[in-house]
Amino acid sequence: MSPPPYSRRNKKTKDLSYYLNGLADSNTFVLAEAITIIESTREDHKMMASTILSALFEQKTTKKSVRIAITGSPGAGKSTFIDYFGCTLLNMGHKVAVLSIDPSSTGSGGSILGDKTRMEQLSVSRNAYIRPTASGDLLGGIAAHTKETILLCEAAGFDRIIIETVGIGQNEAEVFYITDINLFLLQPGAGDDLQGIKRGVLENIDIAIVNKSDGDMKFLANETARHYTQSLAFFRHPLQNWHIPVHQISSVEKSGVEKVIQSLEYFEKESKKQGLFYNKRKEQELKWFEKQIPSLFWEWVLTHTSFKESVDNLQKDMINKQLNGVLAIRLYKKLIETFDWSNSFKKQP
Ligand SMILES: Nc1nc2c(ncn2[C@@H]2O[C@H](COP(=O)(O)OP(=O)(O)O)[C@@H](O)[C@H]2O)c(=O)[nH]1
Ligand SMILES: [Mg+2]
Repeated sequence: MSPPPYSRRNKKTKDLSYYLNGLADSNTFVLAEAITIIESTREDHKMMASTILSALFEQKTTKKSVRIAITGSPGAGKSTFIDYFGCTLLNMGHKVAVLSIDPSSTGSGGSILGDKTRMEQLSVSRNAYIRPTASGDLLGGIAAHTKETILLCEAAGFDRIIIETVGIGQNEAEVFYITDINLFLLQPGAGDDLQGIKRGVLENIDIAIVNKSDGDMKFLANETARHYTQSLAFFRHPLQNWHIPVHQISSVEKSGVEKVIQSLEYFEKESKKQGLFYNKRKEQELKWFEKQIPSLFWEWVLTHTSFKESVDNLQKDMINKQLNGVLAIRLYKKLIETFDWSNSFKKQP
């Protein structure tokens, strides 16, 4: 999409109304700009990001969206599935945003290039928006900016937000702090038991999908689906009377997605009826807040240059003078207690 008519491209700083109008118009050009602002580390951008996010909070644009996580081992076919699944949602009249969490990327580029080619159909649709979100550094790991990006996409009118994770490790489990419904994709024969999957991931599965149920793999896919159905039957799901369904599909042959959509719609309806949907969102906000505190606090601490130097010196002493860990941590504790936080020199941001 091209810059909007009200774009003031030559003006160095764009004001709040530029972003709000652009988002209200579902202008993906402005959406992309806004995401860049919230990912930026520049002080003026950080301020603008807060201003935009507070303004959006007032608008309450998040109510009608559903945030869907797609997890599964690399190669399970997540991106291919999203193309198929996403296009089906588009045909149903939804607007679909896909955010791929990309640990190797600090913005654009990275492995999204590979993913975008797998989302060939979706990427050319006017009602779809695909974007990698960097997993970030200090600030809150994998989903640092993804949560904020979701809010921007929702403000731009996207009502189905799909988050693709890279794998199923401990870090990926963080995605469950920001999604409403979690789809787990596996391939035929993938791990005959559930032990390979981290507990944190397993506990959050709402719908399981055996992808690649096609060609020679069909038989194996049946076996895998049966196996998973049995194993998942032991899990107590927080949604009453919900037995995690295991669907077989083929993203290449484009068959089977209807059952996934049915489960998804039923899940959304039931969890809203039982109060789980919005309760979970509320809880997520609190958990999110708590989770961000240590890293933010540490970031602030390190702006006190002389404190940072003292910590560096402790570490040097551990290496050079063989100061042991227990002693080092006692000295560190003492340092925290005696350090003059209010008057110490702070480095300029
Ligand atoms: N036979 C078959 N291959 C698939 C299917 N879905 C994906 N693939 C292939 O699996 C490989 C990995 O797919 P990709 O979507 O990149 O997986 P991701 O790493 O989980 O995102 C690619 O070669 C796809 O063409 C499917 O339904 N059937
Ligand atoms: Mg992928």
